[in-house]
Amino acid sequence: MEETPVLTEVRDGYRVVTLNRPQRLNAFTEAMHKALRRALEEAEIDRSCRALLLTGAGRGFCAGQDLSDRMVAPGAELPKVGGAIEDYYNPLVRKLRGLPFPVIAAVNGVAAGAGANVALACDIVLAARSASFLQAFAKIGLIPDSGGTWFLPRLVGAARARGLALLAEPLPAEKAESWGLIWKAVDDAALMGEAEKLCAQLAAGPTHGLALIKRALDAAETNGLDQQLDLECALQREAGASPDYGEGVRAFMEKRPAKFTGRRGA
Ligand code: LHQ
Repeated sequence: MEETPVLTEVRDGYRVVTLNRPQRLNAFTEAMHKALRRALEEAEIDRSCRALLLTGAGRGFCAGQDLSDRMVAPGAELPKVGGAIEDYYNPLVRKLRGLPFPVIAAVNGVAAGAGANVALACDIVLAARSASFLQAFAKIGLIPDSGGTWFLPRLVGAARARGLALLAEPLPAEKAESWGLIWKAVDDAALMGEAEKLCAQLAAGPTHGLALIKRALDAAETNGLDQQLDLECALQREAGASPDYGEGVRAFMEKRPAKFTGRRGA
């Protein structure tokens, strides 16, 4: 039977997207890339989708590129690595960063190679205590891609980024949390419940404002303070024109929970 490499579940306000090649620890094939792209694009155009949860089926989150697609006999011509990065991995990371709502990764097991960095591209990373993060690239003569060389030093600092990339040793979830690589490590049995709770909470939030927060924080990685202050001013103007800002202030003054629509202002 043909496999369904990505599963999508539509929930109230958010979608759960599951990488589904458990027998290969959800390693990426071209078919899985295409299915994931479609799932993300469908979520993006669905106005009722205000958060997304990305996870893996079975005991792994994602083992990066499926290397069985890449094996060649000694001396034979190697498949072009750059093409896969241009066509699939880079667009995937850009799409995840640019989605106009929060993306949560529920890392249920090992996240290796591009699988680790796809998780790090998500806005909030929760991981099962038994999960680990492995920059496996150096073991096969490659460099951390899918944003790895950008995310790692920013999240954990230069010394730890170098250690992780050069030594290619697995980093257990709890250590990943204490190093600041991820938001939180939780008990294995609690992972999906916690991730769903977080997703539902974010999906009920001021979605357009949350999208502007993502934009501001991404821009801050390269902006100087002056530029960032100008950007904050522009984005705050936009946030302040949204109906959710009005509702947030009214709810505060009336001492009741806010009922956000997620809409942008006129
Ligand atoms: C796999 C894989 C896998 C195929 C486990 N492929 N089968 C971009 C552009 C173009 C080209 C190259 O790459 C890239 C980006 C990248 O992502 S490069 C990095 C690719 N990934 C890796 O190097 C990780 C390879 N996997 C591992 O090191 C281990 O499997 C980890 C540490 C993830 C898990 O170890 P274990 O828990 O001991 O599981 P296992 O190794 O026994 O794996 C279970 C099965 O999954 C096994 O198959 P089998 O038939 O023996 O049960 C593995 O062969 C298969 N599998 N990763 N990437």
